[in-house]
Amino acid sequence: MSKITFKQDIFLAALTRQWQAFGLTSASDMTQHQWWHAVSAAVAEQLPPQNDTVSSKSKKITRHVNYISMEFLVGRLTGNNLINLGWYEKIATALQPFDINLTDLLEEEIDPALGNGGLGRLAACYLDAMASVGQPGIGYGLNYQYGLFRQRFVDGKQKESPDDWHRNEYPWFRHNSSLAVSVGVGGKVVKNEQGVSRWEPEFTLRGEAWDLPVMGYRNGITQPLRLWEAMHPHPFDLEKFNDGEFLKAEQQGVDAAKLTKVLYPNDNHQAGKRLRLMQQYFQCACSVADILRRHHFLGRKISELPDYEVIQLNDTHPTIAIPEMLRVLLDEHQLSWDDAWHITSRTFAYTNHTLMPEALETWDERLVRSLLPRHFQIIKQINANFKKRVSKEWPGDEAVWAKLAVHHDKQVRMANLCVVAGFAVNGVAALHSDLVVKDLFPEYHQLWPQKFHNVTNGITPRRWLKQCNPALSALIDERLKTDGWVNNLDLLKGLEDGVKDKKFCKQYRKIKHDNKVRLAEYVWQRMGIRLNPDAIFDVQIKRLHEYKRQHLNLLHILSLYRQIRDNPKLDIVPRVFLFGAKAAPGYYLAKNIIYAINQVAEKINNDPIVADRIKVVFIPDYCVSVAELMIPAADVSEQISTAGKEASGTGNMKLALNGALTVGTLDGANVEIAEQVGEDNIFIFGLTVDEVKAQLKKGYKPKALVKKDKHLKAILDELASGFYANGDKKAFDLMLNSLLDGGDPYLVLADFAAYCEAQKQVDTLFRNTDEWTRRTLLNTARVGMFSADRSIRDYQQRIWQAKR
Ligand code: 26W
Repeated sequence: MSKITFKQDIFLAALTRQWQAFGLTSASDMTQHQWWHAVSAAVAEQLPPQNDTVSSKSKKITRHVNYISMEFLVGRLTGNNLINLGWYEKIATALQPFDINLTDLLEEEIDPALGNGGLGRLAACYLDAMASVGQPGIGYGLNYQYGLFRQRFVDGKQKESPDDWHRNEYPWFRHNSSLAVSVGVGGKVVKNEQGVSRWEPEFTLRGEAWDLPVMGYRNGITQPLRLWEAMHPHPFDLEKFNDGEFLKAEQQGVDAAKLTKVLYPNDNHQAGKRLRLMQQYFQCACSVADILRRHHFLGRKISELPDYEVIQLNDTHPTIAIPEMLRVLLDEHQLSWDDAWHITSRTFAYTNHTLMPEALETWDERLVRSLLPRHFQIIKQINANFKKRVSKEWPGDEAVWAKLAVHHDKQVRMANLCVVAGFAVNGVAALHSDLVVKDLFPEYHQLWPQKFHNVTNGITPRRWLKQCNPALSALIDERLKTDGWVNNLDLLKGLEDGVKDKKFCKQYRKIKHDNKVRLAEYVWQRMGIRLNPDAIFDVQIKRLHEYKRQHLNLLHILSLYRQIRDNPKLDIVPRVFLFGAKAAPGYYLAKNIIYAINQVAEKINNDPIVADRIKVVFIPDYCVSVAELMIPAADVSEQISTAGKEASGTGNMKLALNGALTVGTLDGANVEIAEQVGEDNIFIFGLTVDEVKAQLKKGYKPKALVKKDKHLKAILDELASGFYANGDKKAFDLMLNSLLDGGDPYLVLADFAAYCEAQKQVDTLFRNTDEWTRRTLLNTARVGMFSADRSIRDYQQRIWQAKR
């Protein structure tokens, strides 16, 4: 496909219509926010229809990918779309006569924060990469009225408020009313005379399709991200209204308006809430109906579904799509079980993003039965059929069955359902995929070794370098004499010999410095804290979770603070510790860690003895846009999870690409980053997966460890003394209890000494400016494999387009 050409006169005419629609008399009457809206809408208007029914022209069938995810953390779209279209400069120029600065304007956009963290952002990167590499695909999600909550700190404590992102006025949406879907809920299953089961739902909801455009990088491709909004059926049907039909749904316990109101602010913890299961089903029913609509529209036979379509489940959250597909094939298409199963089990693939037991979804059978009685029957049938297979392999082994069953102990286990009914299962980094096989699903692997794959995560270079770091992008273009790296990130290898070029290294270093100044300005404006851009900018940005160990970082900060107080002349490189993280509102321990960091920050930042050698800054309301500011400014990337716990991480890739050196454990994708950049160019520390297991097995005793380490003991005692909390000795009890009496389940204290040692090496290396620059540049040059384009090609080769 060819590029979409920008036509200035059409754009300006569209702009005029915008201010007219605002009821104004001239463009100059628009507020800055109206300008952002008008420019975005005027661009959106010029996009061609998002054709989701194009079939591949090549002889070989390319399966179309349906990426179903409860979360899409797309970030601001206007700037990204302009970059991918190649229109950024043109629009900037077109706005000059109005005295409007495009870069400033883009700041007006509220982030569509329709995700919690890594899994949601990954989904957004993958849509960008699919469109950019020409993999036909669509994203299916929910159009939440409120995104992830907004975070503020009040006296150091996290406070949440609703994140109203004004979806109703979002200029990038296209509403396609002809795609609306009817979704049933509740009710009972009846059998007709032929003994065929039919579900008679108690009430129905309507799913409205809202499409966001996903543009490939300068290739003219636009594919939809289709977000479903729940509505009451026919709200304006007066007859039904009078019948009381309109209110029926609500009376029966499902309020459509509530269904797509909020995104559950949890990651790695499943709550078992009825509304969440409803959301999952609603999303899946709409998406399955839409996939089949498209399939029929293209004149294909139902039996050909797996030849043309693949449904990729982003974690287990959309698993209910599997029984939904079976239900439609059995009850609506009247297929036999075997035919329906044959189609379904060759269509679904599942990506696992976590091994944490508390994140693996299970649903109470009563809940499933009451909301989805027909699906529950189907699940039981899957379970019964699978039991035969298991008994053949492990005759009489009840323990194995108890582990592998899809329905057991009155629970429906979604991960098991995915493995049994899907044709592929993948982990998200080499180490993680290994653990998926060895620790999570060994028996399944024994049954179906060919189902299991690794696809190491990736990030889109469009947003995470070109957009967020324009100065570095321009320097790379100049050095490589091409901007081809934007969709061929391996070309960055060509930067390696730049390490010998003094002038180039100086330019590279200056860009980092300028980015630090830009971030410092933001922190000054928002928080009133002055940062020294010559200090090390040490960054930890990710959801707040014990396994990610923000408190290990905190203990190191406290260690430095003690050392300074013990020796006021202590010579350390000034360092700014920057955090960005939201804690799930009900995760009190995580919130306690935030509070502890903020209280320590308050103390250290205002203690004259520190003399600016350490600054601690917790930037509130971390989101994609804040990440875009922090990542280009980072010198050090904190990737310090307990080995075996972080499935992959993707911030680690973004930070390395932008020239930060990683301090990390051998966990998730850190392992592969270390392989790529070379062990001299990364600070690896701490226990390995096997060592973690061994420690826990032999009986890890954190208290005994503390007893032996006076320095560590002093730090922990001081935390418990009220020193950082105006005398409140209990202020950090949750955190401290977990570390001590709670047995330190994430081995924070066990890794403390090694972590401090790694940080010392960081300090030493940073003093050698040339060497530091050399290593950071090698990081940028060597992380090309973490492009999402490569991940998408891996998915194509190993899963989506693999020979069947
Ligand atoms: C049921 C509640 C819930 C919600 C979200 C459970 C689990 C999740 C996700 C698995 C959380 C998540 O974002 N996981 C992250 O996925 C990234 C993309 O693969 C990985 O890079 C991170 O390591 C993983 O934590």
